[in-house]
Amino acid sequence: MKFVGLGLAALMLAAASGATANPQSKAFIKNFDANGDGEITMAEAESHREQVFSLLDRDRSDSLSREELVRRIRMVEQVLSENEIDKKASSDSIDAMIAQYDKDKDGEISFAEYNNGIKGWFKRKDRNGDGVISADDARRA
Ligand SMILES: [Ca+2]
Ligand SMILES: [Ca+2]
Ligand SMILES: [Ca+2]
Repeated sequence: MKFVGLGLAALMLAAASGATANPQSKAFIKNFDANGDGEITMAEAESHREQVFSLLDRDRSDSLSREELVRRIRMVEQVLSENEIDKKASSDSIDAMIAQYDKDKDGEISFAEYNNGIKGWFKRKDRNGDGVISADDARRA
């Protein structure tokens, strides 16, 4: 359930990386940490998120439909099955995630909506507000 609790942004980010077994581990930071200094800057998160979005948006509509999200999350679940992810909960939570991020209520998450989600995620993660997610920030999230 911890994984689900991280929210859609983190889930999307993890999805593109083939997912890590433990999102709170150092491996989680490694996914985004382009320069390998053990911390995630906003710039690193941003460059990562563009890759993730294009990966998720299979029909290139610049918008993520429920089907696109479900398909990708299924793949993540397979990777994470050893980590005892609650499959039903994560599947159900897709609707909740879309509701949270889909500001214009068209049933899809546009790139702009997705960007806002990532920014919110970054802010929540970056506990001390220094613009960098350190290993310590990631652990506490
Ligand atoms: Ca870094
Ligand atoms: Ca799409
Ligand atoms: Ca939308």
